[in-house]
Amino acid sequence: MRIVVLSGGIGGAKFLAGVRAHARGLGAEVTAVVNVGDDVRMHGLQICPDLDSVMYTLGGAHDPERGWGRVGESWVVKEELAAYGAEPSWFGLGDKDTATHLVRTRMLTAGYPLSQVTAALCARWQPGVTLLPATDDRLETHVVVDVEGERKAIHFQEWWVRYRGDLPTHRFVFVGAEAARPAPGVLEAIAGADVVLVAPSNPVVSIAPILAVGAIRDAVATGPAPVVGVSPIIGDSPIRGMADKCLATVQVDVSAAGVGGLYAARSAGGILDGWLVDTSDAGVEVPGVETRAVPLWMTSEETTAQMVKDALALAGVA
Ligand code: GDP
Ligand code: FO1
Ligand code: CA
Repeated sequence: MRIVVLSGGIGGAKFLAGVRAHARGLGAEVTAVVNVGDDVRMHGLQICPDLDSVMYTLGGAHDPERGWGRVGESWVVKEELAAYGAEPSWFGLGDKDTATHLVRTRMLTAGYPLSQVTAALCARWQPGVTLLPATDDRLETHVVVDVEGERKAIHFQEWWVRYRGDLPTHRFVFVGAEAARPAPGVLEAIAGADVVLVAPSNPVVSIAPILAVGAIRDAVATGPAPVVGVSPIIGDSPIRGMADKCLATVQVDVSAAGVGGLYAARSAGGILDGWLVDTSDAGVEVPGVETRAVPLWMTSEETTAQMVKDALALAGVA
């Protein structure tokens, strides 16, 4: 069996650990198509937060408390940059993480596309799934906000890390998405998949930038494989992160029904055939989409693997 997962960072990474665990038992192959909208160049280094969250988590090297970056991290580079007054001082680069960014940036500068750079980095971490950036082209999420009396677009990282999303926020713009082409292997993976899963990732700033690449959205929406999404919202809680602020900006209810409606049925121009919600949200309806309620707290790899089993059953491929 071939499983494709659309994924953001921390939530997607946790989900993928469960997908990998369940896939092992099935002898299934897993391909993760990962958001690059969070990517940013800081201090001359190319940083890919979602790809790195997935790579480090599946490589067993992530910091489970912080969520992003490496476990056992030290911060000498950050302190030394601050001592120079090098901006941006609000963004922290860990020492171990910096080595990843140095290798990545060096390869990108030498002309390798991000997909090949990611494969090279994964040779060390052995994530057990194929990690593909959604695109090798520039695609960055910017946020239109009011700041210091001015309306302007700032990078997503500045919005989140510097301001904690706490600014009047008008919209998200996926800069470069219109011209962006899917990275090599993405369309082939979706066309050859037995099932496409949408991880319980942030729908607005993790999944939407992937789908903003028109050819990826078309492949998911019109492809042969059933598509099942997993709700990132349980009750009215975003659990962790910024999903509540993002959903409010796009005027979608912070609920399993709200996010299901945002993705919408394939039969209605959306991307879903099935929508997995938490047991506490049983009864949620999304027109044209088959919903099922199961426990959705990713408290361990085993509980997450059970969620994946339930998602495959809903897709009819179990
Ligand atoms: P990011 O890119 O690092 O922000 O991570 P993602 O976009 O992949 O995932 C973040 C989302 O994961 C959060 O907004 C939560 O809604 C969701 N999430 C985190 N933990 C859980 C969980 O245990 N269960 C479910 N269903 N969703 C979760
Ligand atoms: N998040 C923070 O809250 N503060 C930081 O200084 C920070 C640095 C950072 C460096 C590399 C990296 O891969 C991620 C980093 N993050 C940091 C997390 C990141 O801002 C976001 O949580 C994700 O982009 C959302 O997916
Ligand atoms: Ca993200």
